Amino acid sequence: MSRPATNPDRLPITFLNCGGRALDLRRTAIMGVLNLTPDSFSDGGQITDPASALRRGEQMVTEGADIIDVGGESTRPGAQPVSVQQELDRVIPVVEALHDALAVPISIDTSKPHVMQHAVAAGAGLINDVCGLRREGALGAAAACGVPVCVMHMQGEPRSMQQSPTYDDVVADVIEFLRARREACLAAGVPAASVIVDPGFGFGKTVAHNLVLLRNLGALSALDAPILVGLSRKSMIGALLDIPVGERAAASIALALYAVQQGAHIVRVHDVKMTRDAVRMQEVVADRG
Ligand code: YH5
Repeated sequence: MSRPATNPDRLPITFLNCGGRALDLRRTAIMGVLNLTPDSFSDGGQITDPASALRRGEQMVTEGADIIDVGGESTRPGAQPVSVQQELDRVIPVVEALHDALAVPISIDTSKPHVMQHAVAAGAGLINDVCGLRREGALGAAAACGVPVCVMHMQGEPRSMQQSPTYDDVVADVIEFLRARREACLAAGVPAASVIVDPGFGFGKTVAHNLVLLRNLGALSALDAPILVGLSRKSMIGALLDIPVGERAAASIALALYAVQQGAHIVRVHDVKMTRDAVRMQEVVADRG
């Protein structure tokens, strides 16, 4: 089980410098999801106050998380939009507390330039934007922050993205989009080694699109960038296995392992301990442990 062949002219993917904290990508990195939205339906227990967010962050690091992804806005179709101030109020105290208490990098899951800037000032070491830095001012803000960015593919807008997603060729379309966003990042001054790409499972994609993308994830290695995937607990599992969100851990882990086999460097997950154990086992068996 080897990673897809890398271009010998290019540097191998090793470490990301997340605001002074290293994220080691020589092994699979686990990104733990810390959702601060009161209407989140994927996490079960709702976390809105900084004290419980800190406890959850500490727990995920104990369980083996390499980075914690803090989000304050739901991307669910039909979710209430959040104002800049509301999002700041939710995420900034938590980013600060996690950065002070934990040694791992903290990621901020936002599409708002203002939130990016404040979160990085509060200690965030990575910007994770499901809109791929397409909002006005987002590219410039992210570049000025001086931390790595994750650009994700989404067709359409969160509100309407699942209405009737269509592609000529989903793999080629996603790769071309990510290539263009990566180029836009470089043009804005983000260093080439600081751009992560993500195919955006479930964002403007049918179950069939998600499956084709996952089977062909290896093709994204042509972008010469670390690959992040978020499959944990997503609707495609519900659609394929007909199980509720709280019972999707095993299926999520199967998808995470498959994605890693296809070349994913970072897996964004809710169930950190079980995913860590599974990925570790995979590394040992593949003699990468
Ligand atoms: C992602 O893929 N996803 S938020 C619906 C669910 C369960 C989970 C129906 N942020 C990604 O996690 N950031 C989100 O059950 C993300 N990649 C990156 N980079 C959606 C989510 C979820 C949605």
